[in-house]
Amino acid sequence: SLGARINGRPVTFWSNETILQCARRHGFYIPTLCELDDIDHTPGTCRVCLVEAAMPGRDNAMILTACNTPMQEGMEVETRSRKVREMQRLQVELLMADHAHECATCIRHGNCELQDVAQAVGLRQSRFADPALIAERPVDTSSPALIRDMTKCIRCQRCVAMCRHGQGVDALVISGTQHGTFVGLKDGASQRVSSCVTCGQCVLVCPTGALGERDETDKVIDYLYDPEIITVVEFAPAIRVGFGEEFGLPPGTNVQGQIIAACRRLGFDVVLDTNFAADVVIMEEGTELLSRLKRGVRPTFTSCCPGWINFAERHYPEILPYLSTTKSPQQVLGAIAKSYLPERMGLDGKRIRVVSIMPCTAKKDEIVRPQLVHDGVPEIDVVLTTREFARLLKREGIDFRSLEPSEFDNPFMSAFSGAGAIFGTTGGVMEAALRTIYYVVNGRELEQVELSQLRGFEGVRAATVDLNSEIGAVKVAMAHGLKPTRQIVEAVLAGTADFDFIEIMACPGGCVDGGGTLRSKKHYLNHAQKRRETLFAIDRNAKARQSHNNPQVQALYRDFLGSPNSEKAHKLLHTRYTD
Ligand code: HC0
Ligand code: SF4
Repeated sequence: SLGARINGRPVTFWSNETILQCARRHGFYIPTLCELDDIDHTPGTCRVCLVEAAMPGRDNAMILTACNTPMQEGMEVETRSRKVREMQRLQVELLMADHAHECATCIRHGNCELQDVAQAVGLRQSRFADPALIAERPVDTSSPALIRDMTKCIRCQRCVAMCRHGQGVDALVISGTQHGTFVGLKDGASQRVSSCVTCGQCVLVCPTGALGERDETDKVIDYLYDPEIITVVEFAPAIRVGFGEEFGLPPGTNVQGQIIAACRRLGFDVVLDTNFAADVVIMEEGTELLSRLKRGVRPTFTSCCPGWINFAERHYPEILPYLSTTKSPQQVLGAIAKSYLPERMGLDGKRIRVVSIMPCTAKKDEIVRPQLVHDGVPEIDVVLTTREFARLLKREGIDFRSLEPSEFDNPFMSAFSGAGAIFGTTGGVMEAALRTIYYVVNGRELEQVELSQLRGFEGVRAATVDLNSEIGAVKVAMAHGLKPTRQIVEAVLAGTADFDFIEIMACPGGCVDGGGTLRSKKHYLNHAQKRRETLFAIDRNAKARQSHNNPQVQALYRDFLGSPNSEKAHKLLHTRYTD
């Protein structure tokens, strides 16, 4: 390592280490905005990380951006001089000049990185704010899932980097010049008709309120206070392990009981679990897979992730025949809640509205798919992301931390197996399916229920599972994140991939890190591991670990559907795609 000085103190640095990296490693603070270490993004566009640097033998120090300037032997860096502080403050003031000043009403209120940096540099007034500069900027409300408000874009380009390099979708591009510059959609006038798949990963890295989900908390409040409406709520496998963080609980804390209590306090009439529907999906998808294997049709792709469905439809329509026709657990729950539940509970199905709490933005797209709306009645009426659910509790004055945990009490649609629980993490759907498929072909349980080969964080993982029957070994794979997904889809289309069953999750890590999860400032995915560990623990401690051993699932087939893939099951629980 080499030598230099920061604020007069000797420091060592590695070759190619930037001033920012070196300063951080030695405990010197430099405010930053556009930089995001987690995705290796240092474009130097915001210019907030200014420092003064002088080289030996040079009289004039230069003002440089610390994030993309390498340290040099003998360099003397000042991070806190008056000049540096004034320059940093001026930089933020300039950023505020063409930023809509609507902090009190912004979707990012209380969690905004631009506000943080304005405080960090001590900005107390914004002399250049000029509404005319943003008058022409688009606010794109065309998507059911995402809102893009370019009056709040600071051109950090994190979203562009995420979509291009992280997800490999490449839907975004910097357009316009000077003050007219903002992030646009590459190949479409609006989100609705672009190549964007509404995975929401760009939302997770946006530092301001420029990107966000469509807020539908009002619609839910309307339902809750309408005496004519029977309100049903379901929440996803991953919600219970990620939601506590919003309220200061350690990452990965299982807050299922408090969520049930919160739903009751909000006034929901019936509280159900998406995990129950995940078990039903395994019965349908497992049966479908076996019949395809027997017919020699391979591979079969899972179809529960709506970001993946959007990606397949918009980017690789020729892959659609390989997708399982089974609906996602969210939709399966909605379909049964509007048919089986009223029959069992003696309710008027027409008065039921189903609200779904999901760690996902693409789920908002899914519920309005024409295939999933029947005679104008959707299977699911509203999706709230994790972020909106937190907002709903605040709007209704509910103090989450003070709630006593409660239990599910619906006797028809709330029990779940360990298999249903692990849907929320990548590889989980595959593990869950294999437990049931093994039982169906062998008439006894698979002994080694945990598939450790599928439990890593690499983009693509594969395993071979011996079914001990005439079917023999099945080759399975899982991919998470759309970049690895593209690889595996292209290999299948080229005939170079040898798999029977492939699980795809559009978000890196699966639903535990979905595009609708809580946003952490200055981080991308930092709690995935803890959240998934808790899902695995829920599985280990479950009474039944296989979907077919869920007594409520057995009752559903006995009393209502007949057998998996029956005609009735097909009509209610299977769908088709759009090419
Ligand atoms: Fe998921 Fe799902 S597991 S997509 O990741 O399959 O969002 O958590 O709810 O539907 O169950 C999300 C999570 C779900 C669905 C389930 C699946
Ligand atoms: Fe790209 Fe996903 Fe954002 Fe769409 S939602 S722009 S696909 S990162």
